[in-house]
Amino acid sequence: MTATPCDADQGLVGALERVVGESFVLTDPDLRAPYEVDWTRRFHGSARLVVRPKDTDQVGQVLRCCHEAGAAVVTQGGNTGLVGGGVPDRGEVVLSLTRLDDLQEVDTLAGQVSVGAGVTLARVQEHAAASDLHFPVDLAARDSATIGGMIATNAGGIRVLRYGSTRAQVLGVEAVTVDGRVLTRMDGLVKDNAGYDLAGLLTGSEGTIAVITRARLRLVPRLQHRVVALLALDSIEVAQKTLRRVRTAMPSLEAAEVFFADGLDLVLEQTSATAPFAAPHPVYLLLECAAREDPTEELAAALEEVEDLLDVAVGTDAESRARLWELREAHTAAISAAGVPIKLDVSLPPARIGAFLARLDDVVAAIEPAARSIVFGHLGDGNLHVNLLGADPADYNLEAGVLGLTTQLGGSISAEHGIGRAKVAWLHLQRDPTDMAVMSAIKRAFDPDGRLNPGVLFPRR
Ligand code: 2HG
Ligand code: ZN
Repeated sequence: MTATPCDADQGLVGALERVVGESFVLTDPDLRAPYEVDWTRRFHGSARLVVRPKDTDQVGQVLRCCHEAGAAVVTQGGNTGLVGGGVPDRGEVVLSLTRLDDLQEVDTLAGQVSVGAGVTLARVQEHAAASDLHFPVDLAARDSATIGGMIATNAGGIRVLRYGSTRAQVLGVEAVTVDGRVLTRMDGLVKDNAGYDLAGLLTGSEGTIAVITRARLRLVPRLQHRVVALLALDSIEVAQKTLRRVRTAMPSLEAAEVFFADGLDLVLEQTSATAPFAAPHPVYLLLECAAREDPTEELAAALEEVEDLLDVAVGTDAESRARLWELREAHTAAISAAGVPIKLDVSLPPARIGAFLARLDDVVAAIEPAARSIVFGHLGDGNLHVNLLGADPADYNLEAGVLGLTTQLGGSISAEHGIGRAKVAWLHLQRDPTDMAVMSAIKRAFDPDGRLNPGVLFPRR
């Protein structure tokens, strides 16, 4: 462990200033403000200070100083999380990792790259593309979301059906323990069964057991030829049948996203996007295929088999593909422009999606008649984003109702966004007492005093 200036007399602020430099310890309320509220504006709190180290060694020293001072720490990346897991609650130190933005040279032989936790997803994607490789996780917040946050939350996104979630791309991590020790598993060995898979354990741990500072990522071959099709359909059942058919016919399918008439209306109202069809339709299914050869003909042939296709728009060049994607990706921003939503992120067995959607509005109306739901998501993964507008964001009954419906139908209360602070009260719907006891034991082994992200994943002690 590196010697630190923690035992200096100046208290925590002075000690941290000596570690990272004065300008990277923010105590002024105006400077702290952007770190104290999440993207949704639903979760906010106050931070004792914000500290911005530049590398792993400084993260180690910062954590050691906080440990010695008994200070709780909330780790923050790009602050694009949607469940309040990266913002302070009650005067914690915010440890912002955006300066850890080092990109190593791509290892083309292994098809891997090592990157700092603070590198944005878009930069990793561009860096891989420059070596004719591809980092296969993708999501709308790509310009701000950081790799560290994506690993901490096991981010999903739009290409899970082909490549898996972030976990499937993490070959190693470096992380710092609550008392400042550095844990390094960065060899990138594809086969390595020598003991517990610590990188796997840290993936999805939401900053509660250690602070991820670097990662070794898997890259895949870059597929140059892409086609996007937006299908207009009559019902979710037809969308699911269509998806099954295309999935079977086309191994090149890499995204299958769903949205509905009310969500598209909101997008058209709140953004500069233009309507894809002359008339509105009940359900929209957006498909993207990517291959070494142009998959357009193959997709057209697969779609010829689809009965009940009300309309279709196809994008073959980058611009027309982006226009179709915008209709789906702008949902989050359009909803946020209309109010502060209650965001639920559920997954369901495919056979239960119809029942969930059929019952959702009744469940919501029975609890809060003024609320309305906008649903969209990753149909290929059975993952629906349920956004409730027009309700008090602090109304926990609505969450209880919708998450209760989800678990009754055999689904998950968090498909990809994590538990954060938002879903702690509902975790018992999903994990039984034995699960919870094992998870708590792991938490205690890493963080005996509960100082890493208190109130996230587990209730406050
Ligand atoms: C997406 O799929 C994100 O675009 C955000 O997971 C979902 O805004 C949401 O509810
Ligand atoms: Zn999503």
